[in-house]
Amino acid sequence: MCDSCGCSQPENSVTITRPGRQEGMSGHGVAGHHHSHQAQGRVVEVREAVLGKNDGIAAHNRDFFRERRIVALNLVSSPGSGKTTILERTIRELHQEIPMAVIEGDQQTMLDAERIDATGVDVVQVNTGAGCHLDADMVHRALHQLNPAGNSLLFIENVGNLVCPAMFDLGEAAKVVIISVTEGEDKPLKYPAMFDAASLCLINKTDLLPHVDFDVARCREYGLRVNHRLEFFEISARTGEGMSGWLAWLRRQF
Ligand SMILES: Nc1nc2c(ncn2[C@@H]2O[C@H](COP(=O)(O)OP(=O)(O)O)[C@@H](O)[C@H]2O)c(=O)[nH]1
Ligand SMILES: [Mg+2]
Repeated sequence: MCDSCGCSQPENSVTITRPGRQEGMSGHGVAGHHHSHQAQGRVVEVREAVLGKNDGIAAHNRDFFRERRIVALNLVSSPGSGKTTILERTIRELHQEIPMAVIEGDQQTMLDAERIDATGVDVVQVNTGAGCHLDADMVHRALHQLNPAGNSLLFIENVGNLVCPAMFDLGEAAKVVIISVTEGEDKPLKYPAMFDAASLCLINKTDLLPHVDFDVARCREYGLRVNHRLEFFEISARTGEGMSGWLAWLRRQF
């Protein structure tokens, strides 16, 4: 775990806001203490406490989702792989059929929440400040603002980071990891924890394949090496190519 995970997230650095509204909430992060210079044993102890507390709140979120029959999906990737663009297109193609809501996670700005808001789907933005991941408590507080409908899909767009979000259960039904063809096919081997934690991998920006050296078959092979149950869809959120497989997978989650 890096120092940012639960250690350097200062008190009151997290804000949760709906686009166009003033009622942003702020409060404590996972743990408001700085332990980066503590002895190794102490670091392990704090890490276990942070993750233990997180898992308790994640279980509470999971109960909430089960009671309301909400399918919550945690979208994880490096920055810029296309999470928000995929969401915009998914919403356009599916929101008539399945009610949806979105929790957006970024360190700063309302930019992604504004993009989702423009689609007409309900959204809240969580700004993590210094934090490099969403945790279950942030999602819990966001849910209080969002109040998502029953029998719906809830997308949680995590902070762009292939490392830390792997460790934090948010109560989601599944993690969906997105890798774009501009990132290199070696990412599953370099960030195995994330690909191991995910149920599904979207290989995005396939429209750019003629211009890059990305080997799709090798990427799949590397992904399966770290997680033999991982499913894949190759998509272009720009052109819509391959989206039907992903949309069918979403329908099957109910
Ligand atoms: N060519 C191409 N560009 C894409 C695709 N999906 C997203 N992008 C672009 O990639 C950039 C980052 O996308 P964004 O959705 O903001 O990524 P995020 O940071 O993961 O949410 C933007 O300039 C998008 O227009 C795609 O399928 N093909
Ligand atoms: Mg985004």
